[in-house]
Amino acid sequence: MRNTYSVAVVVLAIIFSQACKPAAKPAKTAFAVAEAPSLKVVEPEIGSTPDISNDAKKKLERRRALYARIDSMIGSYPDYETARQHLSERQIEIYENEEDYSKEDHLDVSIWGCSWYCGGGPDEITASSVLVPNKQLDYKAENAHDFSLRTAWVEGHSGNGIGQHITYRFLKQSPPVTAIEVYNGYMKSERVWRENARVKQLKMYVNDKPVALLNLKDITSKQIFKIDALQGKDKDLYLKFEIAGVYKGDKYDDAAISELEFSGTGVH
Ligand SMILES: [Ca+2]
Repeated sequence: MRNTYSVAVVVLAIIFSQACKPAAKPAKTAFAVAEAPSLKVVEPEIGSTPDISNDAKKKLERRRALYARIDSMIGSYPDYETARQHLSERQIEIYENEEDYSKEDHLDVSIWGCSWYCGGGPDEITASSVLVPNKQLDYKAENAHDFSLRTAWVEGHSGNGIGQHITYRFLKQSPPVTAIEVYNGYMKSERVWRENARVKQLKMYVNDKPVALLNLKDITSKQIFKIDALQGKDKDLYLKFEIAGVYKGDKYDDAAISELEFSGTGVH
């Protein structure tokens, strides 16, 4: 038993001394096999859900008529404070949420009044591929940032779109980006949303370096991904979003994003 123990100690000592010897020449593959750091996975906060049903247009018309009636009532008082005393809570709620009640198109998601876009935002948007236009419809990259759910960027690669990407350029000194806001899929109607593929995961790159995985849900609500502030101080900032997973469409393989917008700081 003792002999066995002694042999084991000697063997271990030899192994240890060999292991501690400096390598005569570092292996060429030493750096190539180093594991890439794992990417941060970001889950979304869920925002409002736009009404994309078939009768949404009629609902919008009713809301606009209601808003116009309240607006006219308020006009008959000397000032808004006096008018408020004569309005119901519901009427005040409608009047003070003007953007929801007086927009032209129920698929419009543009932000009225003061927003980060008064001073921030990308100046160029490009995509790795775009689905070929069909009649009056096109699927260009800019459609993912036109504040309308009526339009979408649809990738044009054969297959399910994994690996396709869209890139936003922000000029240097553009206000910092702290959130990415996505309307997933082709949202111009419920039917079109179901027929086309939606994105399950986006791999986000900052200046071509992968930094995060954004996990998208298969829903029509706005999905908000909070990130650490990003800004190109001395050079332009490029944010690239690569499709890393999809939810299959009922009819088409093409993956669509109606809106991929931003929010941030440094404005106002
Ligand atoms: Ca759009």
